Amino acid sequence: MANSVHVRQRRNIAFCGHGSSGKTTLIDSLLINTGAVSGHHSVDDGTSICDFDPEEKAHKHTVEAKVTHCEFEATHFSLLDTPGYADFIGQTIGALAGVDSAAICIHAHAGVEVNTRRVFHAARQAGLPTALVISRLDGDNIDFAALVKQIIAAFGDSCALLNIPKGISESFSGVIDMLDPSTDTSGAVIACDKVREHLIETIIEGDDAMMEKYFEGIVPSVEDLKAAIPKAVLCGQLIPIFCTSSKLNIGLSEMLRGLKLCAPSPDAISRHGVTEDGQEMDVLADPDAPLVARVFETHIDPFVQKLSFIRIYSGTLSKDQSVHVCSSKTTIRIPQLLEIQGNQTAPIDRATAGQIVAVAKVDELHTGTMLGDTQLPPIPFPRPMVGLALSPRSRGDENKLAAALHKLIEEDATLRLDRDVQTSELVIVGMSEFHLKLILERMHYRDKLDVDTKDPKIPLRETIQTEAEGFYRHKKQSGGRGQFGEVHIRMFPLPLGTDIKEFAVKERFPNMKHIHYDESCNFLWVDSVVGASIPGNFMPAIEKGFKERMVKGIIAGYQVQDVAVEVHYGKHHQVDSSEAAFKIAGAMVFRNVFREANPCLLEPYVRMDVTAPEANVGDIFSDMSGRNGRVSGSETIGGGYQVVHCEVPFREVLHYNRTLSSLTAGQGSYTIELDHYEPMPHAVQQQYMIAIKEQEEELV
Ligand SMILES: Nc1nc2c(ncn2[C@@H]2O[C@H](COP(=O)(O)OP(=O)(O)O)[C@@H](O)[C@H]2O)c(=O)[nH]1
Ligand SMILES: [Mg+2]
Repeated sequence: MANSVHVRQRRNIAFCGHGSSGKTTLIDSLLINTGAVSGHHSVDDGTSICDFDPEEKAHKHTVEAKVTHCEFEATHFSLLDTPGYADFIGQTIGALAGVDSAAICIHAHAGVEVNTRRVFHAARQAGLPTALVISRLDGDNIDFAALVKQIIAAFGDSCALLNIPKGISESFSGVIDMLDPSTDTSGAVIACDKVREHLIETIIEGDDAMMEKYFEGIVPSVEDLKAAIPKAVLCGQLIPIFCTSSKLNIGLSEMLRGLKLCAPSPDAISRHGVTEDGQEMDVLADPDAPLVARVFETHIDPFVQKLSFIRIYSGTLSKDQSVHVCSSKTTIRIPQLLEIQGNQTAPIDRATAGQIVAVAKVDELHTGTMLGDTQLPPIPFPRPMVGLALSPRSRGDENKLAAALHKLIEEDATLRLDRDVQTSELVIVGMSEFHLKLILERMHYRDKLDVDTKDPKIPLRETIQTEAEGFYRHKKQSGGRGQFGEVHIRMFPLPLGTDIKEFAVKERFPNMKHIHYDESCNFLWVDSVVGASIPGNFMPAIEKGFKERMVKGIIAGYQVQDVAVEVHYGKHHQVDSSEAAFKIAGAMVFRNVFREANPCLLEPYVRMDVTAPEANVGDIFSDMSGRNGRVSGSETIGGGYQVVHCEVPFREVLHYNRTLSSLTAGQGSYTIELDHYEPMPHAVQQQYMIAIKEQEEELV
């Protein structure tokens, strides 16, 4: 059926939410109920359609987004399962780029959790309408009225129940439709009238004519309400809530029917693109329009088959078609098209606007790659900050490690690979320690490769605090042609943010001839050599000497920044002077004068936003002050949570997730990003300099 489906009959929905809210079980049940798959499937015994990776089975948690599909009442549903760990939010953000709406699962007992909020905001950011699915209603200790209150406090008044449970926990026996006033409401767990009133008002809020009639006492018909729902959901005025239990198979077909009504078809979502020649355009889900498609997810299976998941927003894609790749401005051939059901693939000949397909083993495709000649805004993957330095446990596995890491990064847009400039170690940077732990597990399972890990070096910097001056004469006379170069300099601190025009004034540099400014390390170089004591053609070599020395560092092996140097005098020799000789003289005089200018280490400060239950905020404040952090404020975000904004030395929060987890019983989360550099406290600085000295001595 998939190919002959009209775009209006398609619903592409990502199921998102906190871990263990029952997303995977729900999708497994929907696939079984609709006959899309046969047999028994459960996350609990490792037979799930969606959780098929070894790490997923081991942890009983989804770690990669999965694509499945089913047919229900003449509608083709593509259902994407996503991980519940906040650490894997990148997978959810990728999946959201492939769909037209999000269904957010909320565990009936646990309520709104950290990742429930996170995915709600991610769906908003992706411009997608949302529905909420209350799951696990057969479980114990459920206060349904309190749960609904909490949901509205967290996500607003637009949230309205489309159905409510008949009985709860072990007596949960069905759902009661709130649209139809003729439905039998016996066994309802909350007062139906209020719920129905709120639902109707939310649906018709944007329709003045209906609203007017309603206040005159004329209640809209079920048909009128159904007709108004899609628009209300699309503009965010209505966030429908469905009640379910996958275990008891209650509420699932009602939910699918509800999603058929509420979730937009691909042609209802407008996406804004820019063509290669700079023209802005609306991308419409029209099979006859030019192709606009994007890789939103990449998987690599144990047999190193790379699968690129593609969403077609507009146009048609056929097997063997040649398509234009936007970013690389090349043309590639699509060797085959695959329809995906969990880890099963089936070949198809063509796919049209609104469809999700996969392509295997095409090197040119990466997550984010746009096909066609129109670009959509990039997928907003977060920037990772938590690093681990890696080395293979067995010698000789370096190449294997590089290949394995390449695959991991290809699959996960929230992973980055760095190389520590000083130690040359490979550093993998991810969202959290837990994220990196699971990534290394995947490498263990898939590539049979184990690594040793340690904290990477914190990227410190070196600078000076006072002015100093001096000279260096480089002179060598050992057979053949000699080497000679003499350079005299003055060195000044150049605090970040200094106005270079105000700094480089005649009073300070009366003989100034040229200046060069390097923004990347805030380095100013002034040439005020009088006469021809150093011929002009040697000046670039001297600057090169300075720069090389700055990269290597002088007191502890870190990049130098925030320095100004004036070269004001020198000596040369008609025969023996050379660029090489002046470069050495430049490097040496820089090192010597830097040491005299009261050098110090600068350390990175990060800006953090810590989200935590209100009750834990006091503990977070005092923990932060113990880490020399500065709290700049906090704000209440509803649902009993606050966000604390602070600035703190990066070295103090390398393992902050452990602390936060124990302070908040796992309910906290945080974001972290580089803010600025500050001088390190003297005592801490000494430790770093001693450590470097010891390392250097070991190397000798
Ligand atoms: N009692 C009950 N348990 C459920 C239900 N749905 C899921 N579970 C269980 O909850 C656990 C987590 O489910 P899973 O689908 O992996 O949640 P996910 O992390 O959101 O994908 C598993 O042990 C499931 O068997 C439900 O409706 N009722
Ligand atoms: Mg799951």
